[in-house]
Amino acid sequence: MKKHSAPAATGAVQISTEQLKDQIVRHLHATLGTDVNKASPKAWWRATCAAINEQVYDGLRNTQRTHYENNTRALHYFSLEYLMGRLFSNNLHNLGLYDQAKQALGELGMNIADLEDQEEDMALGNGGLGRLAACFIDSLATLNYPAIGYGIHYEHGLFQQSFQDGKQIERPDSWREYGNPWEICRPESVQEISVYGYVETVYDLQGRMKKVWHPGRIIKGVPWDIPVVGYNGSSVNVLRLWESRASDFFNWDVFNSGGYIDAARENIEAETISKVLYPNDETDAGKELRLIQQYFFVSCSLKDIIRRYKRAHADDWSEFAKQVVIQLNDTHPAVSIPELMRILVDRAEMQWDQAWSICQQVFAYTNHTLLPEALEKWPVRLFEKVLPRHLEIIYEINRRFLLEQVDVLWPGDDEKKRKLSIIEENHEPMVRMGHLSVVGSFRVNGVAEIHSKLVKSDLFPEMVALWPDKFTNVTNGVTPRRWLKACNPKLSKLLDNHIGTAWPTDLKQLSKFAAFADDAAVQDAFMAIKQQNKAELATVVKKLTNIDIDPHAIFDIQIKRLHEYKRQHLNLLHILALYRRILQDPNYDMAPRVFLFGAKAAPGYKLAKDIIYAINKVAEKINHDKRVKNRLKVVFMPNYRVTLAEKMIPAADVSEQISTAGKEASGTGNMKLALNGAITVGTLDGANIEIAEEVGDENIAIFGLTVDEVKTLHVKGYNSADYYYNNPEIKAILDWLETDYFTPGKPGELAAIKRSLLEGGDPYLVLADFESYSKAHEKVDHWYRDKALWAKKAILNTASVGKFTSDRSIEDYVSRVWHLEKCKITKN
Ligand code: 8GP
Repeated sequence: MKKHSAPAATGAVQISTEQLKDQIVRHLHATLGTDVNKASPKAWWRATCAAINEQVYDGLRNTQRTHYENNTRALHYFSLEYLMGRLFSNNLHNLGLYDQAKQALGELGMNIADLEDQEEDMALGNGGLGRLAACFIDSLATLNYPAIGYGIHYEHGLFQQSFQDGKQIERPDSWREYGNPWEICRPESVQEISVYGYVETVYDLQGRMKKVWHPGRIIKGVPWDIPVVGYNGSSVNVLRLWESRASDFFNWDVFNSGGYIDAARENIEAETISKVLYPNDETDAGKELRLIQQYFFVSCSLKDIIRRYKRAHADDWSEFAKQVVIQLNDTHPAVSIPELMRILVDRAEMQWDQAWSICQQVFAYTNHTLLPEALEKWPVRLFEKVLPRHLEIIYEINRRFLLEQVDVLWPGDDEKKRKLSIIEENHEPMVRMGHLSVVGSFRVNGVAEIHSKLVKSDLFPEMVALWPDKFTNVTNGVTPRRWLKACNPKLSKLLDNHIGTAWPTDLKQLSKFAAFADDAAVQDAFMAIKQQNKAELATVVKKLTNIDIDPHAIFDIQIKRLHEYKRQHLNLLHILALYRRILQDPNYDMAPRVFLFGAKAAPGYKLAKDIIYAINKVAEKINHDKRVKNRLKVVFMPNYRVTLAEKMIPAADVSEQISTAGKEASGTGNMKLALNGAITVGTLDGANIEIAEEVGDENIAIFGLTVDEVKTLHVKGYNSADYYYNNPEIKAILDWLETDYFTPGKPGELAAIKRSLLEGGDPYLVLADFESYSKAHEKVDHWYRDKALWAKKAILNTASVGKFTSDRSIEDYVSRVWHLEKCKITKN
């Protein structure tokens, strides 16, 4: 007798709870070789993943067949990073099977949350750019656009972080040590790529010159496919990640000549390419291995695209640019421009002009940062060693660009040529990957209105003069499926009850919720949910840090990579100011606050690590100081990652978005936090500006210098010491950091921060913005004491940020850049 045969939840997948249970148990038996009464939680998790995959693979087959039959134009997203997080609950939600799986597992005696915790994060990215790629592939599948993501199958993702006496320790992330149930290896689609060697010039019988590249090494790329499930069972697209291996052919050669050990070494070297993700955020790694990583994945991917294209078109290239569009996620995949030229000119023997015309219809480039240290440049010398033929092609692209474009608009202007050249002619000549990307792409975009303006005015003004229509904006977005529906189920239910269930795919619907902003019952319900989320987070905090926090305090959260421009140290100075005020005036009146941080510092970024250490030391002191009477708590959460973000964001009251104006390209954490009802304390930077426009000035606490004021101040000459000597609070706090108050017996351990702000000149204007930041916090404190006022502001934040769904970003890309058609998936 079957019991509890509840119908499927929403979504296209129709399966009863009973069938789901049967599938899970069947996989326990047949896939895992174990039994219900002895299976470990890991085995249960794997069996459930296998059961989920039965539904996923149906969708995958249908999608691939439908795309093939319709010969669709497709987007190819090239990204060195995908910060996916976990896929278990995401896939269940997108299939519409979460509640059902919860019930099925419950009936089998298992708790779904415990199984979710069995999964390692797939942390194949550093931060913003990588997480954006993950949101975009979710939206592409949800919106039924034919698309494939290409990247690297890193053996080790972003390092795992822990603290030892407050200092960051990094350990390797072995996310797939025991396999990963979401990926499929596709040996039938292996590619081989070449590096090193030399170029020979040869002449054919007609006397035509030809370049022949004799590579020094051949490497195999093995593709792993991760199905990307659209919401409501629409399309299932693919993320294809390449793993490097030694080429069989090459190894045999060495092996046969008696070099077994050499062959083994070759193996290791080849496998190193996909071994680890570079842990740099916003800084250029500039290492040979990094260039090889970039080339490895774009070469494998282009060959894969061409293989697929040739299935339908053989050697007829005339449809290529109609079928294929490639988005370069920052300059990291820009070497695909000379690589496609090489394939077309050297391999397909196409004329240069025709090949170049194809390239210029295929590539589009997204810029994610203006920070000079992040703008990629490769020494010509290194390029010549690793990719000798590509360097020649870049020279030719550059020669024609300078002659046919630059010299036509600015005849004889050598200064313009010097500035615009793809090759920077310093004592060490460099290849400028940003220039190459702009020249080789038909469209270039920034990621928020202000950022796109600055890309034009500050980064590439002459390129804009050459090609005014090339430049556009696409403001970032986040997927509301992961960042509201899945991570904040209670708020999602409340929204369902008040505005219906269409919002996950039509986020503008959230605006209907504004009608309830003054409704006392809805305010109570909204704040009760926030309270429960905070209580849940408090349990996590206790478990991870052993710190007790009060869920009734304001939860003030700053989560993002650690970087001076993001100014976690401004937050720290403000915490110190509050602490000092409390010590000076035991009755200092403030609503209790918990400051929570989550951030990883690049392992080689000294000051970023010093800031983590300082926050941890200050936290230790404050959290144990009885005089504070629980008005203030400070927590640095270890190992911040997508999974932790999913727990912190629903619990946030205040969102810290405090970068120096002009430095944060967009931000996406700002969007996630506002969506979950947090009130932003922020500068007029990146997407904060657009968030302020949407939520209204009274529902956000804006502070600090604007982009124009920052520029003016730098021109005028900024002297941080003025602020130090004129503001006694700033002076006292910075001097405090030099003592051993926070590091007993070890004075000076936190002095690096003071030094960077005074002797270092405070490049990110922390001291200039301090007072205004402190005032913004007083305003927030004031708002919070009026419960109804706060609830109204929080509700209006959630209700007003529908614009920031990644579905809207994707539609913007489609209309401004990609020009794709939706493809409805048919079943067979
Ligand atoms: C980030 C930007 O800093 C952030 O403002 C933006 O929201 C995000 O990209 C998505 O557009 N940039 C990066 O993550 C970045 O430049 N990373 C590369 C060095 C790896």
